[in-house]
Amino acid sequence: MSKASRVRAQSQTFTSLVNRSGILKNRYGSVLIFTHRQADPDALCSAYAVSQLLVKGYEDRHRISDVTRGSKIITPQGASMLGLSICKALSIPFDDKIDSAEIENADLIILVDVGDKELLEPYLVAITNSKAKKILIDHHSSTDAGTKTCCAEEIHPFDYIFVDSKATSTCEIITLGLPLKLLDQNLAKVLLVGLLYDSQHLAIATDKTLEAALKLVRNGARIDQAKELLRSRPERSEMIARLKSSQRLKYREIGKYLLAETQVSSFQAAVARMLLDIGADVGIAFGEHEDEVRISVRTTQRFFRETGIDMGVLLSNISRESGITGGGHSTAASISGKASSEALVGRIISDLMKALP
Ligand SMILES: [Mn+2]
Repeated sequence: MSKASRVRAQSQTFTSLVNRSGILKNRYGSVLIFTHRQADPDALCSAYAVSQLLVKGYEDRHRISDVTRGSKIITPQGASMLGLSICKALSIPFDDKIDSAEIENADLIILVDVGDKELLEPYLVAITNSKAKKILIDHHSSTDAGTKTCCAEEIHPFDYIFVDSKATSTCEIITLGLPLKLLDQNLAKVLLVGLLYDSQHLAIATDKTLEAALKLVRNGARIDQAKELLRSRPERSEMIARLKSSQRLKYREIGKYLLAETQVSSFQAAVARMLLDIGADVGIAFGEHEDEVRISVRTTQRFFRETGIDMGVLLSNISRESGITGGGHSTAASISGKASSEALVGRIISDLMKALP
């Protein structure tokens, strides 16, 4: 049994991970927290929570305050539009670039909400080579299903892994494992934003999500304020992308479901979501950007419930076979890389049809 899978087998709760890993006890000189590329609110808020947890946990145990420990949040290739606006509103600092030498010399590396190892590019090699102690905290089904071939085995060796694909957000995992004495009002506010974002404003909440949300609200966070922060009117460029993609829209019936596909050179995720808004059960938006095909797929909860088709797993399987990047969640996933968009969309649709019950 590899070191990674041994540790994974032991890891039962996030709280026990926190205790066993000693992250709150030990003093690390340099701590780097990585998110997936184009970080979204869940990635950024959970990274921020982890950085705060390190400071507060240490202060609490050592009964000293104002310990400045060098922890840095790194978002490879930047943050999404909404991610940027959330960081501005909540004063979450992050860097989108870092020196490989700094990664290799770090003492502790925590990867949160990563999804797929490729989403750490261009820092994957440096992270793999780093001597740092490494911890993974995630809720992506692609990480879970692919743990053997995904992060765990390739970024050797992970010292601690906590992946719960039933959690609707990484913020939910962190909230439930967070000691109450470390949860102040600011941290509660931040975590609720990430939790609401990835749980689609609680639309796909489980009992655990609600339990976490309640814990945050009881500690000073407010649902209305968090929702307000997440409500951002799309930019004009996104509106135009939506309208253009509507001109090119095609649909077909697959069994009793409706599948809509369209081509658009940017904003694929927003466009795929829009396809569901106008009635599709499956929305596929594809396009080329800087020599790379990008495809976003969204399905309705009803489609997932009735068919059991997990798009995160489906796209992560295709990506592994074709040597490109892909994965995500059961109803929201994406795939990208050097490939023909026509062939890739064709493959996704044919795998989908084969998987239909
Ligand atoms: Mn997430």
